[in-house]
This record gives sequence, structure tokens and C-alpha cells, in this order.
Amino acid sequence: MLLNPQYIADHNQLRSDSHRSKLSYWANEVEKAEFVIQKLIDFQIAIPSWALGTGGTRFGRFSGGGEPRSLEEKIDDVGLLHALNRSSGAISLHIPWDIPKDVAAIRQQAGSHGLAFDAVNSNTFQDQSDQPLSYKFGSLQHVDKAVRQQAIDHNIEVIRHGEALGSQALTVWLSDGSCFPGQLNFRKAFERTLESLHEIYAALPPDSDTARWKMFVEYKAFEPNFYSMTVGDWGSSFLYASKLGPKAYTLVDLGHHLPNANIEQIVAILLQEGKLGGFHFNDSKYGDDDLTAGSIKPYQLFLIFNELVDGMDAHGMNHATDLGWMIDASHNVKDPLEDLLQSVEAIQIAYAQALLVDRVALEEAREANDVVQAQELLQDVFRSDVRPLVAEARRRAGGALDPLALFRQLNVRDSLIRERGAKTVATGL
Ligand code: AFD
Ligand code: MN
Ligand code: MN
Repeated sequence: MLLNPQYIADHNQLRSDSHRSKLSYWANEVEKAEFVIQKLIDFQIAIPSWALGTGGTRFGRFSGGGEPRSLEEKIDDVGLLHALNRSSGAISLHIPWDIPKDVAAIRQQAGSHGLAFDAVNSNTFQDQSDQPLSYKFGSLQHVDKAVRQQAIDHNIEVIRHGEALGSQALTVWLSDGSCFPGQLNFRKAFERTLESLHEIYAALPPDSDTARWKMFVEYKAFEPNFYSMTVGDWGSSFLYASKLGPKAYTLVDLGHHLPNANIEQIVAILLQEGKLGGFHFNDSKYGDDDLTAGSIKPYQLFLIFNELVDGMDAHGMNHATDLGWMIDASHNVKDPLEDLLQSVEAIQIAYAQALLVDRVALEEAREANDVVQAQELLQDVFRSDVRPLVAEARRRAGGALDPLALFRQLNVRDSLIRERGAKTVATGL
């Protein structure tokens, strides 16, 4: 579904006075307001193709209707999000769910929405119907070299699909591990996985004027294996990435830690070591819940961005382009597109707040062991309402002041159900 730009213009016109009055505090009082707006305009958050339909759990799945039935429809959905918020300018594909039939046509379609192709994702956590060997006991770690080779070949095929589309990163998330003590030789599993990853790494395209490929090694503490995960924490991911070479990085998915992990500290250290590759944003109460970013622990999201901004600036990095920014979510009870609009906004809010932290004063407070003042400096920013800045960035980029309200006003979901049907199932999980 294509959005008529006039709808956005009318929507913004109607809200113009109220927006201006909320923005005036920032424009008049805060020196950095203009800087923050510009940074927000540049900042894009990729949408994963698998988050556009209903996720469900192993107990059930309650489809919301109008889900995208093809890669083309997934691109259209992300195009719609991007038209509304001008901040979702990339899509991340999962192979084999999203293999393009006609690469040129897919590139053309994405381009017409202003979308780029973010990291491509391999899938060795499921068995496909045409697959000769099973991943039941792992893929890159498997005891049988033939299974490992099948998984290596798949990853290389994913890189080739990514190359054809203009993507510049491969994300490897492995479900490999073990469910019971004694099942796996940890040392051998690590060595086999490393050897397999080396073969995939060697197949990354060489650097060129237009592309610098990266490999992201994503970790996860538990599930689907419940005793050990072969890439289970940032330490093991960092080890793999370090041994692989300069193109390999750790990818942090916010839901992949054990409860109460200090993710902001993990991020600070990875950045300091030059090994942080990117993010999968979501939120969780218990584990890999894949809930809307910022919906459970917004302060943590802000503290993570506080470390990101601090670390990226310390290394002279470009906030918008030097790390991979992506949402990784699953929607059980919400409209996926509404949820994704909420997630993008939550991420932008946390980023804007982090940009506003007075870093000179914070360092002074730290050097003076002024704990109270350090805490005040962070909480003062966190408790300020930066939504007018985020809305202004959207407006200037051609988006809607309130994307969610416009999405509802236009009855987008009803149109999608009429167009695609009430019982559609998005390809994927
Ligand atoms: C998993 C991981 C990983 C993977 C995805 C598959 O977060 O990003 O690609 O979900 O749906 O939990
Ligand atoms: Mn993830
Ligand atoms: Mn996950």
C-alpha cells in the first residue's frame, strides 16, 4: 500500500500549532536542540522481514490478518513504515524465507520506497523440507563434518544473496548448543564452530569502493538449547569475532542476556575494543521476550544509548552508519506495524536523550566522586520529554508528526486485510 503524501501534509497541518508550542521549549531553552534534530534525521533503524507478521509462541499463534505473503509485500510494509516515520529506511532479510525471485525487480521496488538492504540473516536453526541433513544436534558445531559443510554452504549462499541486493553484512545467529549435561564436549563444539565460521568469514566479499562487508556474531544465553549455548554470551561472541579477524563483530540483541545483566557495561567494553557490530532492539521482562523496545525497561535503553553515544564519540564514529541498528521483535497480541512504529519511536527517544547528556559535567562529577551529581545529570535528561524533538525530525524529513495516529486514522490494517485476506501467514517462523 502506497501512502499518498497529501495525507501526511494534512495530518501535520492539523497538528501544527500544538506541535509548535511543545517544540518552543526546546527551541528557546536548549542549545543543543538543533543538533539533536539533525542527528535524528540521519538515524535509521532497520526492520526485520520476520517481524512484519504475527510471531506467536510454541503454544499458539493468533494471526491479525493482512500479513505480507511475499517478499514484495514485506518490502511494501517497511516502505509504509518509512513513509510514516522516515526512520525505517532499511529491511533485513532472512534466508531462505526471503529469497528474491527477481533481484533487479526487488532492488527497484526497495529503491522506490527509499529502502536499503540491511544485514542478511542465515537460518541453520530449522530444517528446510529440501535439506538432506538435519540440524537437530546443531549446525556449525555438529559432530558430522557433512552437516557443518551444509551449514557453511548455506551461510555462503546467504552472503551471495546479500551481495546481489547491495547488503553489506551477514548476521549469524546459531541455536547450537546442548540440552543436557554430558551431551556436548564444550571445547570441541567451540573449535568446530570456530573452524566453520572461519570458512564463512573467508567467503565475505573483499572491500570495495562501495562496500565493506562485516560479519556479526550474535549471542544468546539460552533457548532453544537449555543447558548450553555454543555462542551463549558476549564473551564467547567476542572470542569468536576476535579470532576470526577485523571484519567480524559482536552483535548485541537486548533480549539475549540472563536477567539483570548490565548490558550498558557490555556495550561500553565492546565499543572500546572496536568489536561492537550492531544491535537488535527489543525489550524483555524475563528473557527473549521480543517485546516492543523501551516498553519494559526504558531507563536501561537510555543507559545503553548513553554508553553508545559516549563510546562512538570517543572513537570518532559516525552514529548513523558505523554500527548496525535493527529491531528484532515478535508480535503476539499487537498489530506488527503499530508495534514497530512504537519501537522506532522508543529508540529515537533514548538516542535523543543520550545526545543531550552533559558529558563534560558528567566527567567532572565522576572525577570528583560526586555520585549524586552524576546520577542527577543522567536522570534529569531521562525525565525530560524529548518527543517534540523526535516529531520535529520526522516532520522535517517528510514524515508524520504522529505516525501511529495517522496509521490508525487511515485504517491501514483494514486495507491490508482487504488486499491480502484475513488468514494470510507471513513467510518465516
Ligand atoms: C532469534 C535471534 C536471531 C534470529 C531470529 C530468528 O534473535 O536474530 O535471526 O530470532 O527469527 O531469536
Ligand atoms: Mn536477534
Ligand atoms: Mn531473540
